[in-house]
Amino acid sequence: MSESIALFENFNNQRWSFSKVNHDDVSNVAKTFDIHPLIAKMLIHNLESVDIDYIASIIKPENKLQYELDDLVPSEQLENAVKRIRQAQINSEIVYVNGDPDADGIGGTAILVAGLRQLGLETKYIFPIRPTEGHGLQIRIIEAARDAGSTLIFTADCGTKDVAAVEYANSLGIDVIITDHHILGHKLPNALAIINPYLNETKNLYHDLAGSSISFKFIQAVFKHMKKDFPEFLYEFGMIVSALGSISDRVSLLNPLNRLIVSDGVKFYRDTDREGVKVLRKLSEGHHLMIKPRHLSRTVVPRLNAPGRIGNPEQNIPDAGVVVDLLLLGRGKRNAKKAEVVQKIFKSVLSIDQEMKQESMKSNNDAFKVAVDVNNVNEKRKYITAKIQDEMDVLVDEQVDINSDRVIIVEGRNWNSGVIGIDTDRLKERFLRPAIILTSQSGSEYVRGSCRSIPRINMYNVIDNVDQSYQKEFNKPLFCNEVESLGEKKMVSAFGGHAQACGFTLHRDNISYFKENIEKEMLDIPMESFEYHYDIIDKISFSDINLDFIKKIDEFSPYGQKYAFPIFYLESCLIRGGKVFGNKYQESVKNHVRFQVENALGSEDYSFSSVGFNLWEKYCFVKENSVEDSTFDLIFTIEIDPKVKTTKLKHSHIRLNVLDIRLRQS
Ligand SMILES: [Mn+2]
Repeated sequence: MSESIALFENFNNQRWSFSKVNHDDVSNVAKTFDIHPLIAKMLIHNLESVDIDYIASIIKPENKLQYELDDLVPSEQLENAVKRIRQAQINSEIVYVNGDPDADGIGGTAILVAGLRQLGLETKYIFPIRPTEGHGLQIRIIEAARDAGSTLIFTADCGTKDVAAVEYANSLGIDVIITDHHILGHKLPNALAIINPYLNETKNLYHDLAGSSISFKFIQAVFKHMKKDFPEFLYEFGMIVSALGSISDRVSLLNPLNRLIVSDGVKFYRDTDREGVKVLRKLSEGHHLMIKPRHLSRTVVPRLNAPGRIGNPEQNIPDAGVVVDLLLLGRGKRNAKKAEVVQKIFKSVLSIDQEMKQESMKSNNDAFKVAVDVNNVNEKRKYITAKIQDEMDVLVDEQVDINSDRVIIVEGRNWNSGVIGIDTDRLKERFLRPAIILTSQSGSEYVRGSCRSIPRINMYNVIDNVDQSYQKEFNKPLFCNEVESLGEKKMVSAFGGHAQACGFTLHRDNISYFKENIEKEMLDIPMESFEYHYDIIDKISFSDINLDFIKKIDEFSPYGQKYAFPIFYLESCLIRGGKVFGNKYQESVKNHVRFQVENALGSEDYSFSSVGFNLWEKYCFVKENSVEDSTFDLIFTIEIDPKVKTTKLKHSHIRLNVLDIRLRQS
């Protein structure tokens, strides 16, 4: 116990890890690619390699990777799917898509729908109501398909673990084709085909793809198999939605195919004439002309996610389907005309207020109506999240020992389970260790859980271990959910996700079992794994921080998961004018800080405006321990202030995004 206290107390679990790179290797890479040594160092660090060919293959992947589809899944899976699609064409069947209601699942759904419609199939899509149903293939959706006379359902970004639901579909004579990228369960569902690259046991190109990319590759493979040319518009569309899904799901950008999808997909997103995407772009990016892939996780992605998180058709809140409606709007005169109206109305919307809930927005323009809904729902989501966090502070105080708990577990009541993922993420960021939020819904005996983890801890495995020991002891799964259909109760399994983000449902009687055993499992994890490492490329000087350098960094984008945007280190700075701020919905919770960074050494007159997200507590901590003329060491990323609206950049537009501060030990 004393060891953990020492680690978590006073931010002691934060480590600054400096990249250790051989000087000769740096100069070799710098010379070969004709780049700044700091950029060479970043490439060696991110790629963990000094092999010139390998580095070249990642930073400039071959475009032909986009058309190689051979090892996507074992061939019989694809053949089964293609055969079944042919049969559906012949019989003029109606098919359904059951997607996951997040940006990735929306992307997968959109490309499946567009692709299947292109193949002549009447295709409908329905999403789970996330606040009440969660994720995965739903009994309700299977029944809706049956009622419509459909005998074929596709999943997008879900389904891999839905053994019981697939069994139920089969019992109604409905075939299921799963397209998904989630980790395989201990038992596979009895689906007609499972398009999940993890069926290939040897790791290949497709193993770290987003769910949307899997659906896209699947549609591409179906066309190839049927010897049909893949239409260009479908390629562009698939790239756009897969890029958005990939950014949202934070897939590895060390995978060359993911790099192509993200960089080309974002270009298509920026340049496309598709009317729906244009509207979405305008609502999400504003006038930001230089939008980079790494920005999209804060702009369009939350807007795509919002309806799915809180959408509930039963309460007249549009769900993820509204985003698919929007995305599917293509080009053409009719749509172009709509877009003109959209633009005019949108400008007036901006001037009215951020609050766009007014019903005065009644317009008979489809694209506009849809777009306003997406944005409204996003605003509403932000508000709900803020309210939870206010309550959260109280609960954290009551339920968590910040100095010693290895995992933050907070239990709350009647929160919208669609948004708890965001709050779990914030808890993780704030306390720099794994976090779990459990939330119960009134009228239900089941509790939903959301988990987020730090880089070195695989919480999926931890939670799976708890499930396995429960199954051994009680001969039934710990994670399950009861759904009612036609007065009959059905148990479906309810645990899935990834190493750093997963979700589950369990009966409230099992909460104490769950907590005890999670905590027990956490004790097996070595303390070093709890250290929160900032991987720093190198020390930088004030004079190196300039527009030209930012441009050079951008040349090697896209940045994201596993291919991190570089973190640099400045020594002996003065920090001045710290001002706390939060988002406009959170009056009581303010975590961020704005301040000015100045050079304490030499006569150079360098000063940068800086921002520290979630850094207010740490800022206060170091300030409290400092004296009048103390200097500080900082680690940060360099960016252009996102509020800048011009393409004519100036030095003063540079902003430091500070990640951590230390009092300089003199
Ligand atoms: Mn996904």
